[in-house]
Amino acid sequence: MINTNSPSETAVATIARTASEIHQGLVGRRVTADDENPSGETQFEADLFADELLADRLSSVDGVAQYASEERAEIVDCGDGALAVAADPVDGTSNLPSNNTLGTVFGIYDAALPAPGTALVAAGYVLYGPITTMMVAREGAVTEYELAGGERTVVRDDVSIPDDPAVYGFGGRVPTWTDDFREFVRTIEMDEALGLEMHYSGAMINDINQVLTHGGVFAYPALEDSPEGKLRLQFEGNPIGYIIETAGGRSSDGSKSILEVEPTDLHDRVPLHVGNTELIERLEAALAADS
Ligand code: AHM
Ligand code: MG
Repeated sequence: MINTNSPSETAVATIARTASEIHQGLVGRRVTADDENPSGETQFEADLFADELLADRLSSVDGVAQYASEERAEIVDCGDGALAVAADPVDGTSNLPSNNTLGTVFGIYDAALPAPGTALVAAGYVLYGPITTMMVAREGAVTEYELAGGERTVVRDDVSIPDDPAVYGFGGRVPTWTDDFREFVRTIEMDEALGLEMHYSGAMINDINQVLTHGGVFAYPALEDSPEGKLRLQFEGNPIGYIIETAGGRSSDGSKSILEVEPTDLHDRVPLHVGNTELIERLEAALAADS
C-alpha cells in the first residue's frame, strides 16, 4: 500500500499538478531562447519555463532537499530532507515546432545528486499526448494515470511490458551509429519471426510509452562522434531504466544495467537501450561480439 503522505508521493503529486501548468504554458513558448543548456543544446522558451516551475513547486515539498535538471548547471538547494529530484522538464523539445508529442521525466533519489539509479525510490514521466498521462514506478510496480487539471486517475495498476515485442525506435543518425549497433538493427529489422514495426517519434517519452504499451525496444545508442550517446544519466537514463526494469524489462548501457552506472558528473550522458529482455540480451551480445 502506497503511503500517499510520504515525501516521495507528495513530490509525485506535485509533479502531476505542475505538469498541468507546464502543458498550458507551452502555448506561445515553442520558440528558441538565447541560451544553451549545460549539454550545449539550444533551449526553447518552454524548457526554461517548465524548469523554473518545477524548481519552484518542488522546493516547497517537505523532504525534498535538492532539485536538478538538464536545463540548469547547478543543483537547487531546497532545504532539509533525504530526497533529490532530477528532471528533464520538457523531453523532445525538437517536437515543439511541429507540435508533436512531448514529455516530462523525473527520478526521485534518496541520495544527494549525482546518484546512481540504485538510489531511486520512484521514477516516472508525463506524456503530453492527445490526452495527458503519467506513468509512475515505485515499490516494485508501475502505475499509469490519466491527468486532468493536475489530478490523477489510475487507468492501469500493474503495468508490465508485453511478452511479445512489437515496436522499435532508435535515435541518432544511422551513419553515426557504430558498426555493431547498425548490424544489430539490421538483424532485428530483418527477423520475420520477430515481426517488429518501426515507431520512432523524436520524443523519448513517446517511444518509451509505446514500448511499455506494445512491447519492443528503444535506444539512443553510443555514436561514433559521441561515445556516451545523447541522453543524460540523472535526468533521462536512470528514470527510464528504473521504469522499464520495474515493468519487467531490461535496461542497458551496452553491457550492464543503466542502474549500475556510477555517475561522475551531474550532466553525464549514457548510451540508453531499454525493452524486452530478449532484445536487450541480443543487443548486448551484438555489442560484445568484437570487443
Ligand atoms: P531533449 O530533452 O533536449 O528534448 O532531448 C532528448 C530527446 C529525446 O526525446 C529523443 O529521443 C532524442 O532527444 C532525439 O534526439 P535527436 O533529435 O537529436 O535525434
Ligand atoms: Mg531530454
